[in-house]
Amino acid sequence: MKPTTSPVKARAHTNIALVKYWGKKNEQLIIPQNSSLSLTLDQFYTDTAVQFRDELAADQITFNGQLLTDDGQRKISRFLNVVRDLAGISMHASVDTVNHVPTAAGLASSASGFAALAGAASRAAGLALSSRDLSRLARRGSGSATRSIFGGFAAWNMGHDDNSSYGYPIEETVDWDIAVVAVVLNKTAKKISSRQGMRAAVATSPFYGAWVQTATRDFDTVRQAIADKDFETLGHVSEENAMRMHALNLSADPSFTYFNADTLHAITLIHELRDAGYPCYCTIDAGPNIKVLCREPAVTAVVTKLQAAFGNDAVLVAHPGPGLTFITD
Ligand code: 2P0
Repeated sequence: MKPTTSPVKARAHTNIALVKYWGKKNEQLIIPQNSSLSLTLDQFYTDTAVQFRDELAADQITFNGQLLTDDGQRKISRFLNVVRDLAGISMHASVDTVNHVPTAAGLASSASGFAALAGAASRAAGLALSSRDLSRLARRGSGSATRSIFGGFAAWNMGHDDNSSYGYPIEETVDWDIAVVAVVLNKTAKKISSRQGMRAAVATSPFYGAWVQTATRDFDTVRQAIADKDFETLGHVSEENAMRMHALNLSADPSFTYFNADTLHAITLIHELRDAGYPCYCTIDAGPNIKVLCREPAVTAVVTKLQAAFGNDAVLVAHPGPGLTFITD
C-alpha cells in the first residue's frame, strides 16, 4: 500500500500497570526485564493525526497546538524513522497530537501518546499492521505504550527480541464493576524520568533480582485473579507489586523516590478505608499521584475521603477503556 494522501487519525487510551514494567534488558529495542499487566482507562486518551508529505523538509510535530522543538521533536522523529524503515519511505510527516487528559490531572502518559502515534503513523505510511505488530511498533516509542493498543486488561509479553516482545489482550471488555480513582498530588514535571529511574534501579538496586522473580509470580497471580474475578487478590497483589517497584528506587544508589509527603498520606487513607471494610488498593507510577483500584460500591467512600484530604478537583474517577481506534471525521 502507498502512503495516504490525507491525514490518518487514531485514538489510544492510557493504561495503569497492575504488574509494573520497571527495567529494560535491551535499551534500544525496549525489551523489558519482566512481563507486565495493565488496565486501560476510559478517561485519559490521546488523539493523533499523521500524514507523510513530499513537500516537508522535516517532521512537523504539534502537541496540543504547539510546535515541538528539541528533545520532544527528536523522540518522535526517531520513532517515525522506525515507521519509515518498515514502510520503505523517506517522506517527512506532519503529526498533530492532542492529549485529552483533564488539564489538572498530571497523569499525562507516553503510553496513550505512542500507541496513538503507532496507529496513525503506520496507517498513514501505507502499512496495515495486525494488533500484535502495532503493539511491537508502539513499544519502540515507549514500553508502556505496548499495552495501550488493547482495551481492558492487557499484557506485555517481555520476550527476548523485537519479534517476541509484544502486547496482547487478556480481557478487552471488562464485564465487572472495576473503577480507578486517580488522585492528583502534584502536577509538575518529574525530576527523574521513568527511563532514567528504571535504568538506575536495574544498575544499582541490590534487590533487582528479587523484583524480577516476584513480578513474574505477580503476573501469574493477577492473571488468574482476573480470570476468577477475584478482586481482593487482584488488588492486594497489585498494591504489593507497586510498593516493591518503589522500594527498588529507594534502594538504588543514589537513592531516589517519586513519593512526596501527600503520597504517604494518601496511602494511609486507603489503608484506613480498607480497615473500615472497603475493598480498595493503591498503585503508584513514576510520580507522586495515587490510583486507587476499587469496585463500584466503594467509589463514593474513596472519593469522599480523598476529596476531604486533597480537594475536590484532585480526584478523578475512571473505568476500563477501549483499545486503539481509528477516527474518521
Ligand atoms: C508501567 N511505568 O508498567 C511502568 C510503571 C511507570 C511505572 O512504563 O522508557 O514511559 O519509554 O519505555 O513506558 C513508564 O515508563 O518508559 C512506565 P520507556 P515508560 O506502566
